[in-house]
Amino acid sequence: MSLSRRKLLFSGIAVTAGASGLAVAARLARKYGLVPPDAGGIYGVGETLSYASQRLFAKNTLAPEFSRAQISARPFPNEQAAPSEEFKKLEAGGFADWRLTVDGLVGSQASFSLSDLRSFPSSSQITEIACEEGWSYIAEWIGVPLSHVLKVVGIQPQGRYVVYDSLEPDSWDSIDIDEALHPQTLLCYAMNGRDLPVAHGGPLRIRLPRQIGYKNLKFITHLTVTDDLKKWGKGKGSIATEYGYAWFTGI
Ligand SMILES: Nc1nc2c(c(=O)[nH]1)N[C@H]1C(S)=C(S)[C@@H](COP(=O)(O)O)O[C@H]1N2
Ligand SMILES: [Mo]
Repeated sequence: MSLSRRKLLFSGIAVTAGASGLAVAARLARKYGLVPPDAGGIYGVGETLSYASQRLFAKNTLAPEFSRAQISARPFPNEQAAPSEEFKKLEAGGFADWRLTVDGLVGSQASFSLSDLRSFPSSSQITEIACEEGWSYIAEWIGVPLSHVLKVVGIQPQGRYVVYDSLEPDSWDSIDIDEALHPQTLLCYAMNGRDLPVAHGGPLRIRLPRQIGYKNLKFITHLTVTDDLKKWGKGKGSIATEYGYAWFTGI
C-alpha cells in the first residue's frame, strides 16, 4: 500500500470509525457494496477501507489539472511487450480497421472505429500519469469521455463495473461505474496535440487520471459492462491484482 493510499485510509473511514472500529467500518463497507474485488488478500482490510472511504467521501473529486507550461518536455513511455502480428497488421493499415467493441450489460452492443470515436464530443485534460515505480510526467490527453460512449450504448441498471481489454495479450483491468462515468475518465486517442503514439498506447488507451499508471491500459479494443467481476480471470478484477497489485489505486 502506497503512502497516498495510507493517507486516504487514515483520513477516511478509519478516522471516522476510530482505530478500534476498523472491523465495523469494513462490515459497513461490505454492507453497502464497497468491497473491492481483491479484498480477500493480505491487504484485504486496507483495500476495503481505502476504496470505501474514497467512494463515500471523495467519489466526485477531480484529479489536479496543470497548465500548458507544465507539460513535460519528454513524456516517458513505459517498457512494453513486442507488438503482436495482429497489432502490426492494424498499424500498417493506419488503424483504419481498429475497432472498439462494447458489450455486456448494455442497452445495445456496439463497435466503434477510431473515426466514430473522434466524431463524438472530445475532452482534453493536462494531467499527470504516475507509475507505481516512482516516475511520472504531465501531458495533455485528448479523447472521448468514457461516459459518452456508455451513454451511446446505454448501461443496464445492474451494471456495476466496466472491464477493459487490451489487444496486448493477457492484459485487462476493470473500474467501477463511478470511475467509468467520472468526467476525467477518457478513451484517449491523442496526446500533446498529435495522434496518441503507439509507445503510449495508441491508437486508443484508457486514461484514468485518478488512478495509478498501470490502470491506464494501452491498446484498448473491448469494454464489457458487468455486474460481477468474479466472472473474469481469477475473479479479482484485473490481471494486475493476480500479481499482487491493488485493484483500486486512487491517488
Ligand atoms: N497494454 C499495456 N498497458 C499499459 C502497460 C503495459 O505494459 N501494457 N503499462 C502500464 C503501466 S505500469 C504504466 S505506469 C503506464 C505508463 O504509461 P506510458 O507508457 O504512456 O507512460 O501504462 C500502463 N498501461
Ligand atoms: Mo507502471
